[in-house]
Amino acid sequence: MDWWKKSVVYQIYPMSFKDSNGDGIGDIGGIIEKVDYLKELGVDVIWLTPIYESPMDDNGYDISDYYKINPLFGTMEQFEEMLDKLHSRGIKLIMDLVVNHTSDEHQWFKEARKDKNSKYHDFYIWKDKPITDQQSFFSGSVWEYNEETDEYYYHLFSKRQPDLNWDNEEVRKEVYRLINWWLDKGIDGFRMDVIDLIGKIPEESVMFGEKSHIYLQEMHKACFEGRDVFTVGETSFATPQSAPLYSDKERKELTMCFGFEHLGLEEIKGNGKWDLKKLELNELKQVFKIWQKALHEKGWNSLFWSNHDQPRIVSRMGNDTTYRIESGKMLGLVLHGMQGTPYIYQGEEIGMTNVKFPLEDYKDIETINMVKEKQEAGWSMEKIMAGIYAKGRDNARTPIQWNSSENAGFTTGTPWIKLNPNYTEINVEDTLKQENSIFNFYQQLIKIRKDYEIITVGDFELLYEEDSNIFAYTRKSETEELRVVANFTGEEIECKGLSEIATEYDRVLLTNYTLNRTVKDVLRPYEAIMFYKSI
Ligand code: TEU
Ligand code: CA
Repeated sequence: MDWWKKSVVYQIYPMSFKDSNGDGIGDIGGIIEKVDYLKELGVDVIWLTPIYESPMDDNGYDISDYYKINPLFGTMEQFEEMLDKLHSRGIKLIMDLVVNHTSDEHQWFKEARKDKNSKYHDFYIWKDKPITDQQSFFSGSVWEYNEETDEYYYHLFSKRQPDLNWDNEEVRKEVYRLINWWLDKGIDGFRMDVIDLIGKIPEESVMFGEKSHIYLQEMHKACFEGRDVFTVGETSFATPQSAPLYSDKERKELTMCFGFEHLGLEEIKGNGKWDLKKLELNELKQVFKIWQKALHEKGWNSLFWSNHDQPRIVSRMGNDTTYRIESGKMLGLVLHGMQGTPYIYQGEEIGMTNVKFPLEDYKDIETINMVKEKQEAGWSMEKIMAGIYAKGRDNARTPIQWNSSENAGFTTGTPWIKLNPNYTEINVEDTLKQENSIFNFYQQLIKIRKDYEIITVGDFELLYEEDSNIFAYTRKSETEELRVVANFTGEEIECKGLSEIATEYDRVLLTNYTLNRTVKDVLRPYEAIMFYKSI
């Protein structure tokens, strides 16, 4: 069995994880301090978001030197110490590969923008004028004027993140060289930032092109063939049809990819992430059903609710007040019971919540640019702030709440971004003292994945399809059966047949209420139960 099929990945966004030198920014030293915490949780792999040299215009997703560690995070020696310590605890490390674009401070771009005849000019995408009216993800045109050469360069993200020209073989060779350099240092793979965009066709404003598969197969041959590593593509445009193409082992592209369809249901189609719509549970259930079936025995899925770009899941789809613990566990159980490799985002394991800052306290370039764009579009500040509170990326970037002391034990300095003031009630130290914490529940979810084959190999059938309160499904194999039943609401609801089901199964593997409940045909608020039987 491929090791990554039973693994659980923990994502660290280092600048918000733990500061070890008092400058208010999380760093590698802080991660080294917390390796035993990660071991206690039981995770198998760490996905570390970028720590390479960067001007931090997009918090490190704008790389100026792929071979150097950003001094803000530490030194190469500290990186090697961290890698050794993780490996000594049996934990693997995957790094974040950001090669759809570089920083505008990368040497390649500095040369390219100075001289049309530079060998690096064709590393990027240049036109004499803005040939399309395409908008970037971070507001404004994708075409930015460059005075030195009197032409425009293409950027899908900020204007300080010029897109690389993947049609240029020299670019691809340089990327494969840096990948191999890091793999030779002993890392265990990569998460690949917006990797489906490397096949873009700027002339047609096409962001995802079939070339992505060709380049990924070429990359696999040049870098991953014969190595026991795993790669996960951030493929924002992946569909249930294309995801198997990325993760089908025969095609030798990626190990798995992130699909985002389940996290795009609270927006009005085509209006972007900020124009809010209420989540319909039955839409969410259908998306999971389609993805589970599309990848079953045809590829491999990733399972995630949160990351550094997404709001905190307990606030987004659970209840971050009265039922924070119950709903945090329910969301974990529903996700981890499915087929795929689960990803836990830092803080999710203690039920960290969204935040509401005054506008001036937000740091994320996407948010800052959006305010200007939406004001110009005539949005009220109330609607803008509602969008930021619900979907802003800084919701996921407030510092990890380690304890209830000043700055939650994250830093002895001034944090680069304000903490969520609820750290006095929600923090690791207090959570570890609680019997029935979300942390303890996630420990059990991670352990169950190791102990019960059914979670890795079972098929998926959705139950209660029309019931807009219940998310329930079965997983079946020749020898075992699992049934997950969850109440996605904060009310006690009827669940027809539940008491009968309880007699059909050998036992309850996990539930977020006391185990010895008298099973009736009702589910308590956010109640979730995982039934198990061997056949
Ligand atoms: O995110 C790509 C991406 O799809 C984002 O535009 C995402 O849709 C948006 O942030 C949701 O609000 C990756 C990284 O995860 C993100 O942090 C970077 O800002 C972006 O690429 C550019 O590198
Ligand atoms: Ca620091």
